[in-house]
Amino acid sequence: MTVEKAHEDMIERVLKGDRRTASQLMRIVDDRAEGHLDLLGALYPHTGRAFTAGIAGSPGCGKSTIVDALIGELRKQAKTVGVVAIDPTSALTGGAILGDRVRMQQHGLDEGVFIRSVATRGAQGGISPSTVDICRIMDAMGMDVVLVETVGVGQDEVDVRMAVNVNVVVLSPDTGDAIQIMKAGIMEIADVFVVNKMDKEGAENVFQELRMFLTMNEATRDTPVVRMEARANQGTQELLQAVLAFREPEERTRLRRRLEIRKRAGEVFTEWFEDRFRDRIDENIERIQRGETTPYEIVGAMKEIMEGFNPKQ
Ligand SMILES: Nc1nc2c(ncn2[C@@H]2O[C@H](COP(=O)(O)OP(=O)(O)OP(=O)(O)O)[C@@H](O)[C@H]2O)c(=O)[nH]1
Ligand SMILES: [Mg+2]
Repeated sequence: MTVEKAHEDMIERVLKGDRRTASQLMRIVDDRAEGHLDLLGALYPHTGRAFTAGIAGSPGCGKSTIVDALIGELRKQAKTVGVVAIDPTSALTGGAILGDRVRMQQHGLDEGVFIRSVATRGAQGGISPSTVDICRIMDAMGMDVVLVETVGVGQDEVDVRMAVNVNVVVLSPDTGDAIQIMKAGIMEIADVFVVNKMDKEGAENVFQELRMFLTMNEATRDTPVVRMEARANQGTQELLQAVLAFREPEERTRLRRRLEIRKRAGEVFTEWFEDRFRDRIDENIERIQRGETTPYEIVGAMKEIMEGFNPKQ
């Protein structure tokens, strides 16, 4: 079978919702393996249908428990659900741990649920470039809703925010989150807040404090705050309602799409560039180390080659 035919078959099976093939494709994409750009290119026209939500919050605040509860609720409505759990600790080992999957395993055998963990990549942290691709594969498979679980509320989550339709930030009384979030000016990032672990002491205080801060600012005045006790499946319906009712401002949708396309174009270009010039860079490494030239000179020379290149010819 030719490579083209194999790719075509693969895409066809993914579009039919074949889980094994989807996993295979996700692995190819996660590894940035040969041909992954062609595969993603072929898939691209079949995406954009799923509703995507980010679930962010400090370690242990209850994100996986909430995701689990949401899956249950969505399945009651006969909606299919994809979950991408981003696992920052695995940056150390290079592979995603199974904790989340085990926790969510009550849905593991359900054909309408597809769960995948991805590792964050190295020092850059945040979502690995393939996270958005994996969401897109789930979208193409026909998942109605895709949930992305990420740790922490910070710079990383800004990236996630740009990739999803609605961003949920979870707080719990365990951590001093509420204050930190207000200090860091993260208030505007959340479209929906959850105060989880309402069974615990101090939870109502966190809720009241948060409400008070949100009302002080015009931009955040109407942000819904949902009280939850996720472990007891309390507040799940309210959360789902708030999530599905959220209407992303048109301006943001446009900005999000533009940034995503730009970023994607940049990635595709960088990969091409590295492929094309890797040898040339390698050839010069020793010369650079000997002090005979600099990386800037080498890239300068490449730029000249690039600028002389006319794609229309
Ligand atoms: N008391 C109480 N505990 C909860 C509640 N929801 C979750 N937990 C517990 O909090 C702990 C962490 O829950 P997870 O859902 O794993 O939290 P997480 O945010 O996904 O954690 P990481 O993925 O490790 O960042 C578990 O022991 C849960 O059982 C709740 O409503 N009340
Ligand atoms: Mg988790």
